[in-house]
Amino acid sequence: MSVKNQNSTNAIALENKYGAHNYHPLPVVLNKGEGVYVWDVDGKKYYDFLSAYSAVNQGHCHPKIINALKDQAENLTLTSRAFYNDKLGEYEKFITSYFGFDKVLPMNTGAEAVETAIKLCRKYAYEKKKIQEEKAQIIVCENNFHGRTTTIISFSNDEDARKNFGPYTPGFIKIPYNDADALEKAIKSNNNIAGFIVEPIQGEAGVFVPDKGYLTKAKEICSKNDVLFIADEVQTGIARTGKLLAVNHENVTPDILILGKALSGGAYPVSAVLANDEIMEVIKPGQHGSTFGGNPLAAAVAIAALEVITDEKLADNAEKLGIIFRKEIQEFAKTNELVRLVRGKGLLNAVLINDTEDSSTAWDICIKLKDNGLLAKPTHGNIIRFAPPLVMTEEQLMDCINIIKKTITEFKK
Ligand code: IF1
Repeated sequence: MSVKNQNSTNAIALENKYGAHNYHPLPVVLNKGEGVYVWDVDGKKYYDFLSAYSAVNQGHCHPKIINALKDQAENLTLTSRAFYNDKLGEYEKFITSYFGFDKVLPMNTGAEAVETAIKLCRKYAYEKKKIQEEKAQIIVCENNFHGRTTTIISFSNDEDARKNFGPYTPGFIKIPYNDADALEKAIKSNNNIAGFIVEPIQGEAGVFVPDKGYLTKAKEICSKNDVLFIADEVQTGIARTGKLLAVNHENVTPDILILGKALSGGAYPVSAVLANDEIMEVIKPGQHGSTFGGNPLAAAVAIAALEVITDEKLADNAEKLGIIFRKEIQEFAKTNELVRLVRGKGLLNAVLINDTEDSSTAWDICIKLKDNGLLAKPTHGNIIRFAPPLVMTEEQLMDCINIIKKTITEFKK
């Protein structure tokens, strides 16, 4: 029996009773999305300033993407990789040319793609660099977020993400983010370093933009020491930061590129790992994959999603609107003691609220923003992430900025 026309209370009660409590959502029940807008079950309209954590860069239910999904879904959704299909090869040619790599390994979620990159890096280390088996080490950054599988949380320092999920996967060395000297020191002190995996901007940690030149220096150090530079662009990629990839701000080409989220425009789980032949060829038949990896539906949706990014010049729009957003909020911060600062790149931004990390102020402000028609959510503690779909117009952005200013001005702790 399908439960139609939910009301908020009923929908929340159902999730509470029958769903694992692995999230703490804002108290809003959505049932429609279109472009930069979402609607709740009571018909209230909101600006979406989270974009499903940058999975809906192209806007909710983009017609071109939805039509690609519908057309393919009426023909063939899944064959498994036991057989070929007529969509995958077309997609692989398209995406490798789009990002400039020889090959792609198609997966589904971001975490699966990160796991794939880790396996690729380790296998390359053993078979090409002749690192002793089982000894490969991968360098990661403190306060990283790369997903929630057991191996990935093994190298997290977020206690909520890792406590009581042990025993943990070994083979990872943590260094401070935005510190190229620490990277060089870690590489020089260990002969078994296989790779360095990094978010070009640390999203979940609170939208930490590294110093200009950090990525360039890190890539140089990796290249000099034959260490694979692995860029996790699951959240920062697909035009979110004002360039197609965040690494493009420094003309850095990763050895392994990890994509997800907006690779499908939020219509379907699609992720991808891209690399050149010298790295990708270490994977042989039967050594990696997944039931849905590279399915024809994902292939059709991802081609459409990437075409939208290009056709609608969404990277340029993100760059332009991001500059306006940060300028306006920085100006506002001068006259409002609740706003400490705003930081970000393109339309991946965060506002630091002037209160302690354990205060509920950021959350309470998000509740008021919701009441005023804008949905956003704190990342950690006192930091609110603001990341609207990249299809937003300047007029809509100004409307949102006014909602944010009004809400914070009127906010009483
Ligand atoms: C949730 C956070 C963001 C990611 C990077 C890999 C993945 C993610 C840089 C894994 C996923 C998502 C997960 C989602 C919320 C969101 C998130 F708050 F969890 F940390 F964006 F910052 N690399 N991030 O950001 O991709 O397996 O989820 O497809 O867990 O609720 P995934």
